[in-house]
Amino acid sequence: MADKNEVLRLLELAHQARRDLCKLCGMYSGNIHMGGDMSMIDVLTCLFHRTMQVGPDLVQVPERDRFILSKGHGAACMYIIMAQKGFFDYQEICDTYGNVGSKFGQHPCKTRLPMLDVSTGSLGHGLPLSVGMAASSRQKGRRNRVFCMMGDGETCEGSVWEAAMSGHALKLGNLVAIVDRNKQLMTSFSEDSIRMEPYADKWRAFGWNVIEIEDGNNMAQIVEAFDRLPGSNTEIPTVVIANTVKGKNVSFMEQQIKWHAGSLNEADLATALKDIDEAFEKQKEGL
Ligand SMILES: Cc1ncc(C[n+]2csc(CCOP(=O)(O)OP(=O)(O)O)c2C)c(N)n1
Repeated sequence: MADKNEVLRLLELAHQARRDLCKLCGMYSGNIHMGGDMSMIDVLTCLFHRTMQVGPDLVQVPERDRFILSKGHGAACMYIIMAQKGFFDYQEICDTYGNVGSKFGQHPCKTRLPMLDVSTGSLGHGLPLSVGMAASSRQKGRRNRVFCMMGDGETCEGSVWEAAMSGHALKLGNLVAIVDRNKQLMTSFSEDSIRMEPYADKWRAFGWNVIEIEDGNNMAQIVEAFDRLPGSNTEIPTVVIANTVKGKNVSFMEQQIKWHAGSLNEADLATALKDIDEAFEKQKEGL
């Protein structure tokens, strides 16, 4: 069982990140990918604040873990969680997000933000890059892990499965793929269009160790799943499939196709913040 105080600490961070993300969305004139941000925000919180060995003081340390946000459209969510960790200033994100010349583009850019491992946005490239990075770490005798966060829709890309085959063939136990299985794509529900189930079996067939999180927005379950990762010196790559809800904790966003991306007016922002606060109270009661 995950320690209750630790789960509470992470819940508070995820709650703050949700609030900060909604406030950013209220300030920005364009669209932010709120649906997929809100589905993965709990997993990203656990990764950055507990599981991964990363931090602003570790950027130059070769043994640190690597993180690739392969679903690069989720950049805003990652910036905010990295700001909590001390990488960035939240106010600077708010002041400049999405502007021409900003460090904080709608997709992560390594040229502008050298502490990132990879620039992403074109789906399907993160896992192939992660395989290369994990193989390189192995070759150099390092003990770190490479984490790659993908959307489930993204895994329709053939390059993901070529990489899955390579990760297995190269015996990369230091490679961890995470799928944000919110069962929604950009304009449809996944099972209505591409029919991904039986999803976990597909990864098993490619030789991967599968950890499924029944509720990928439940912090206790998330912590337990990531605490079960095999050692980085093992030989089988792991995929963590997090069953999540797109738009999680905001009533008018949850499982709404139109909330793949959007912006918030003043009234909607107020409702979103109220929803988020109420959900947080319920989560605390459930601990
Ligand atoms: C190669 C490529 N094709 C299309 C897009 C446009 N696009 C951005 S997000 C998205 C939907 C992705 O769905 P999913 O991976 O499930 O992300 P989530 O639902 O978690 O946001 C698409 C098609 C892209 N960024 N890259």
